[in-house]
Amino acid sequence: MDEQRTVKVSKYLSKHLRHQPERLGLAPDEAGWVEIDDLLAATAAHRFRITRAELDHVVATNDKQRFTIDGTRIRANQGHSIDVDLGLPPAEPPAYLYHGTVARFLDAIRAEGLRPMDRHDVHLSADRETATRVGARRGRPVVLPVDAGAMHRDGHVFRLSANGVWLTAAVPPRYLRFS
Ligand code: HQG
Repeated sequence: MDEQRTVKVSKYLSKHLRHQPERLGLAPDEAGWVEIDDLLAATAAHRFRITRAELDHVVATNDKQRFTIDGTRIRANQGHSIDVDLGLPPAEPPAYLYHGTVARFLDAIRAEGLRPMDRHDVHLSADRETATRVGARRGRPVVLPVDAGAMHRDGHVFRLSANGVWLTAAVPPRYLRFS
């Protein structure tokens, strides 16, 4: 399976497991799981046939470990816009987490903090390098440190996705460092 096809399959899976399962006639359960057989049959019916071997390859080699297979089922580890409860337990974050964004959003972020926008949660990274890559998807990256320790002490809930992304509902501006 070449790299181009691997990325294409990963994006196709992200789109349908996180955002638009109904486009494939899929109905994930409340925790976001779909039956792998149903998914593969749906992809074939929608002219983007993915084989089981390709699926396994993408899940195993994915650069961000975006998907989990559990028995006969698969789900995306984070990033959903559909209504799912991933069932992740609250977790204590490190003192600082990092958010990667771009300069054009900074005025709004200064005013209202980080909001989840189209997703369920704000996505935060444990290290600057990862946050830099996240921001770079949109242009020249700007990395904002988040005082996660203070947020946690103040009662904000954090969860850690299966692929190491820190999730929280929102980050008020006072916990952000704008240098
Ligand atoms: C910005 C990718 C204006 C925020 C990545 C971001 C990540 C605001 C954008 C995951 C704002 C939302 C998530 C506010 C936040 N006003 N703009 N108040 N608050 N923003 O894609 O964090 O490859 O939903 O800075 O690696 O960029 O899909 O979030 O620029 O882990 O697996 O609004 O997506 O992972 O964009 O990325 P997104 P994100 P995958």
